[in-house]
Amino acid sequence: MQYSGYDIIGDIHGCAFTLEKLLEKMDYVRDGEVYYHANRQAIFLGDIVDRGPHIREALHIVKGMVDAGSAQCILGNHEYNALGYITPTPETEHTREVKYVRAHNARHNRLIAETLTQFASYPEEWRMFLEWFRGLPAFLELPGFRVVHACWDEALIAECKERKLSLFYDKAFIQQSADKSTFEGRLLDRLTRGTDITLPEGRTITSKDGYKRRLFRTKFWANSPETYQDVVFQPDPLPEDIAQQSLSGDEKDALLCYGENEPPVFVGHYWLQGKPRVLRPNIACLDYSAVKYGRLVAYRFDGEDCLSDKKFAWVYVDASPATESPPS
Ligand SMILES: [Mn+2]
Repeated sequence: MQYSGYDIIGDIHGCAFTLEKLLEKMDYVRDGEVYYHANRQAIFLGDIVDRGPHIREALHIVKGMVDAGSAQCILGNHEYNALGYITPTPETEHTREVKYVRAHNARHNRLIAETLTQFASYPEEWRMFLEWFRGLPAFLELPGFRVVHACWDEALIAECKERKLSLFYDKAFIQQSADKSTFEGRLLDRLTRGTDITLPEGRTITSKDGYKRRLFRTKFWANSPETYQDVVFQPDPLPEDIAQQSLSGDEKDALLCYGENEPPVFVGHYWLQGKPRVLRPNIACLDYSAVKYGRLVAYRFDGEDCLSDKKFAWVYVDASPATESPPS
């Protein structure tokens, strides 16, 4: 089927009712269980799971559309996390104290808790969705545009194509990915989590949700940056003295710079706030913090080389009990 355009949709994180409103606003119609558009296709940027009140429902909508051909979906770090969470490390797999590729520590347990709770009575369904995650592409190149959850890393993607990998994250792949020096580890970590810089010795940032971080997220498109402020890309600001610090040569070398003449690329992941706008004429982020009562955002792409602020569509997430409030 030839589509006249694509509607690229940001991180849902269990806001299924808001997703339905967004699809309806963009003239998708429901046929039985499946939403479709007469001449457009939806592209989901990953992070369907975790945090929000209707994770199971969101997965059914997205997978239903993908199965029917009315959407495509890529892997987010939260789907990758879920696979790591169920995969034993090779060293401990056959011992009494099994450890997992994604450790079952307090922070990771808390992040996946909503998903596990909501699937507690549907273990078969959860297993089915986990198997589905294994085949989600980590990136897509479509006519005139690209999508990836967090970061377009040309070298890694070229390596992927060279190996002619049709990516499938089976147990061995996920186990390999625990080591960030392997291809598997670099690919999944970089494409779904993006780039970051470690803070100076002894310094941390406490984010709004209470996590202490020793890293901050960075842009993959910074042009000749000089200071940390030039590359930071996350909701929590850097302390002033750190923001003004100069990047070292090694830090500069490690940064990526997505070219201004590359095709438009769409990402999610970064918890933006406020009114959606393009980051650069060929880069747009569609994560506007839906699950923190922000907006669920789409970009309605029609093949343009130069992205426009006018082409975003969104729905505010409503906190009333009938909509996206967590079940009490
Ligand atoms: Mn993410």
